Amino acid sequence: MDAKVYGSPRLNSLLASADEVVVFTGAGMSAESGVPTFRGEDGLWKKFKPEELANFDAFMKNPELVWGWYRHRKQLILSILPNPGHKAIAAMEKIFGTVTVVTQNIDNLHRRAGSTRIHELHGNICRNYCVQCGARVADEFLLTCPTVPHCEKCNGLIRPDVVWFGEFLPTDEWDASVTASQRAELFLAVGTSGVVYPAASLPRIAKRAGAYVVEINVERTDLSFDADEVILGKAGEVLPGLVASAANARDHNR
Ligand code: BJW
Ligand code: ZN
Repeated sequence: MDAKVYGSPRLNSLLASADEVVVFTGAGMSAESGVPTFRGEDGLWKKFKPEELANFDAFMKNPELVWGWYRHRKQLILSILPNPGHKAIAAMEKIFGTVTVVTQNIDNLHRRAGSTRIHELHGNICRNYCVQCGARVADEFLLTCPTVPHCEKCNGLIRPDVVWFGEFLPTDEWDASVTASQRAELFLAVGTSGVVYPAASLPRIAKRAGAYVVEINVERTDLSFDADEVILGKAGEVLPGLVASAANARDHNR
């Protein structure tokens, strides 16, 4: 198969030879599956700034509003599928030695696409827990619950297991993401605006440790300046092209 060639000779050489790859993803990764992004024209939070809704105080003040929004997104996510970009990342595992997906997305689409080494920095919308006793609560119960869900054990409020502003990222996931970024030879930053920290510091951590950092986005972002290379295009179109190039190059090298 003839692969479309993207990027520089350096990128093509890494596609042919790199062993350790990190793919760092944001909301743009899932846009072509039908999940709205957070910021910009099609932003999910046009009416609210992310910082206003995705925080614990907003949840305690108006749990109906926050739960209405999460219930809508839980249902949306059940009705959509991984796109060609997610599938290309999963296929990378057959080509490169180690492929680590570090995602800010909570939508489970990397797992559904078949990726096996995934670090979810901002949690997972399919999980929930009680803010009072920590009990885990299955989605099946919440999706049929018309109002704000409460814990069957202690009557505390149930919340989605996601990371809101002002909350710490899960330590294991963060530490593993830093380690993978420091080991990476090739680091792909896909579909993220790069404005939310500490996640947005990973491309720089990777670069400082020697990785070649490639940004894939439909527009330039806060990460573009530090990236070694920026590929402007949709994740679902660019990633399958890169994977085909890598597969071709490795076939030729054999
Ligand atoms: C495409 C495309 C296509 C579209 N193909 N591309 C001042 C300075 C620095 C930091 C801070 C500060 N003040 C406060 C902070 C800390 C704060 C922060 O970073 N704030 C900034 C906004 C200023 N961070 C935190 O609070 C974090 N915790 C923390 O720091 O802990 C330490 C601490 C603890 C206690 C006290 C103080 C400190 C936690 C951050 C949690 C973020 N949570 C959310 C919600 C998750 C749950 C949910 O989804 O409901 O995570 S917010 C939201 O933003 C979500 C995302 O993961 C995250 C990042 O967004 P992302 O993915 O980049 O999406 P977009 O929409 O911004 O961009 C999409 C991109 O795709 C665009 O570029 C498009 O062009 C592109 N695109 N289609 C390719 N087809
Ligand atoms: Zn409880």
